[in-house]
Amino acid sequence: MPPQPIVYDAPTPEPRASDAETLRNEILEKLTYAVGKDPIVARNTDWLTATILTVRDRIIDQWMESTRDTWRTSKKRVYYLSLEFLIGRLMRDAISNLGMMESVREALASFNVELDDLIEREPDAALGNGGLGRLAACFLESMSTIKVPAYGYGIRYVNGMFRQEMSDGWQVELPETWLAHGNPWEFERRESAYEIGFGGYVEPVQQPDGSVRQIWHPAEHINAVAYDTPVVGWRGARVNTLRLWSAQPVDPILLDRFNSGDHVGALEESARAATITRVLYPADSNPAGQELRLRQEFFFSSASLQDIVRRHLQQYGELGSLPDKVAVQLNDTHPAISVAELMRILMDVHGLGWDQAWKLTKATFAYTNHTLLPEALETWPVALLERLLPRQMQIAYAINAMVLEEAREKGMEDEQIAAISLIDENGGRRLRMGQLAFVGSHSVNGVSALHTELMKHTVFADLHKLYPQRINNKTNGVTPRRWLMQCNPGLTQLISERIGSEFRDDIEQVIKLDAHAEDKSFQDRFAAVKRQNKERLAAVIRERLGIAVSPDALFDVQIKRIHEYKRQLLNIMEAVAQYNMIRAHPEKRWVPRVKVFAGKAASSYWNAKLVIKLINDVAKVVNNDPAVRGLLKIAFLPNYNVSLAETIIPAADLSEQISTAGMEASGTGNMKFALNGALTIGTLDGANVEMRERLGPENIVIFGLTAGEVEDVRRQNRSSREVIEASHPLREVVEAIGAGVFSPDDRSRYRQLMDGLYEHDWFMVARDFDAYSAAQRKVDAYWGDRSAWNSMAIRNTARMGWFSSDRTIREYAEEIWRASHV
Ligand code: B1H
Repeated sequence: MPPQPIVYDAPTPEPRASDAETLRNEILEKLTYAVGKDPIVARNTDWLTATILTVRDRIIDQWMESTRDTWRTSKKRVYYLSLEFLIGRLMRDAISNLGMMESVREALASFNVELDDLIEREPDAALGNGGLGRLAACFLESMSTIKVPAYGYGIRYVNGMFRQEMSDGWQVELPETWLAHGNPWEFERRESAYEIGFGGYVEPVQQPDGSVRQIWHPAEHINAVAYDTPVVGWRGARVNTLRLWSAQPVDPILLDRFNSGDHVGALEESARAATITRVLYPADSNPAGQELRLRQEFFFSSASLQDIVRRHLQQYGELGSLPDKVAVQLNDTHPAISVAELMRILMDVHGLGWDQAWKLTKATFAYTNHTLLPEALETWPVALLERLLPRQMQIAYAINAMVLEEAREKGMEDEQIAAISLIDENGGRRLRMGQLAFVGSHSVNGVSALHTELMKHTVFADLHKLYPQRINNKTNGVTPRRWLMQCNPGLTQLISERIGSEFRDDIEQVIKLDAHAEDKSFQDRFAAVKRQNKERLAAVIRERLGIAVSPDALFDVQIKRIHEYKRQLLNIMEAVAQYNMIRAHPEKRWVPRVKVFAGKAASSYWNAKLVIKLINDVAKVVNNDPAVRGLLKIAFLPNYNVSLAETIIPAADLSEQISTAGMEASGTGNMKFALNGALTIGTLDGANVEMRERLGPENIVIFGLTAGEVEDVRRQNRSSREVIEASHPLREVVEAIGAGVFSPDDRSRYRQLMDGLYEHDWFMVARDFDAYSAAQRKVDAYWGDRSAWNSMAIRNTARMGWFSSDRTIREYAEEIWRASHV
């Protein structure tokens, strides 16, 4: 197909003005003509829709301009393929990035509508589990901000991350319905639909030139329909597209079956199609192995690649230039089947030979690994793949044969060759998606310095020997727009008063604050902002849990997915030790603490759900014991999501980042807290290591075993029995919880959990306990000198600029994608 002529100077509407008066008129117009509501009866949800539509118009002007620019200048496009985009609410982000906060507020006020009430009404788009999905969302915003021409590709789940409620302290999962009132941000693109095949067989077909092409005849077809959401960067710099795919039946109703009276059967295909994009798998770091999950992965990979190849051909007319104009980043292995699917499209659809297709594929893809947990490494049964994706499996076999041959040529031993094989032969043959993504990419990156080093020595040790240049590090970052400027306007204002406003455009400028860390009057103002944020959080805790907490107490926060390796158990056990001490020594001057927890457990993860119950059980006892005199309060806030994080993080004094060393690939919550002036108590794990380097060891509280020490203990199979027996406070805690002191209604509830710590302390909860406890007492001592504490808090904010996702994306753009940016 020849390149189609594109007209770049098509007429465009006048860019819209954004003063309060214009906005007022337009919001009223949208309310009337788009929402169809009379302002007299309009509810806040109607005003919300009208406001979003008004803001959206301002984004669209820039959106079209951005897209045209990429065509006009033939710039390389970056495609970020991710099964998760945890974008949260979009309105405040968009208004703030466009600099319209005050004018929108004023416009709404003229109708007696509060902007803040509308912001709280917007549903939270929870199309992700945790860090991996939120990272994808921060990356999208940064790619727009630093003007990388980019698309996010993912799935438009009808039900995102489940809503969590508490029933008697146990987690209950309920469906989440973010689309219930429609979604004014998205544009349905019925014209951008692709057929996605499943099942069937592969037929070799002789071509006129004598060559043979493999033609896949799927047994089943499903349409992928695109929904586009514009993604605005800071100051509206550039607007990129988040394109989410929705599954639709090819034949919505089988009329012959309907007419013959089979009314249910007539809709069967329709229902089956819709299932694919119905719900997000809520299994963070622990992939679900069901067929439906594999269907989701292939569905969105295939749709995205078809779209990418179509767009490239439309502009350039040939495929040889694909890697010069296209970079595809695979967010973990969830889209790894893309490697085989692109090979199929290049060879079977467009007639390229194997060698050329392989060269282009490798040069186009790059893969990011996010976890080394063995249970999180995706593999799919070969038998399932042969049935569902027969052609892609054939290609995977051929890739494997080629790689093994290469290893043999390079003189590798049989044992090493088995280790790099894409096929895992232990316990039923399975395709290892990490190895597939690795060999099909020119770059493989980890998400923190420590994690990247561990990648080279653990899961990918053998592939690293074969391809020693491929693994590289890109330490994660977070967007300072959402995670400082929007969620903490008080601190943002204070920073600009002190060092000027340049940091808003270049976050690394916050380092200028360092010079003011010892200034007493600045410390007081910094603390006053924190205090206000704590008052807001205290109100939320009171409203949602009926627990009264004092904003004067130290707010100690652990919010993240509930997982054994993240060690919420260590935290709550230490709280029990503290409870024991307060009761044993009422005469001592204890630092008043509020321990805040929030997070969801995967529905089938029993131990994680039990830890939630334990936190709630301990909270009930501690919060109501008069002997504690309010010195320790424990609050588990239900339904953790992006919006709740935006309220909690600015109010934290202490951030708990206490994973077993070597297990948290990076962490990104750790960065958000420190940026907002919380101190970190943490292990030398993930990005904590680099935070210590940049903050200075005197501004972070580090404890516990290192990754190397954890490995040693595990290799020597050392039990934690002697550790528990040697530590009086620890033994007291283990015995009390195990004996049912906190679960009088079921005294054996935590028996196994506690017993397990003696001989199966895989996560080093017992082994790290004393060090953690000592670190907490050090935190207490720091808190006692409030001026010193405030200066540390200021230095945390000042020195965190480097952990901006703008820096991360610049590194990706320069070192992996070779894409343009500012
Ligand atoms: C991370 C996941 C993850 N690593 C499987 N791996 C999933 C794995 O649904 N699944 O199947 C979902 C998520 N998530 C996190 O990525 C790491 O644990 C964090 O340490 C890291 O900060 C984050 C972003 O890189």
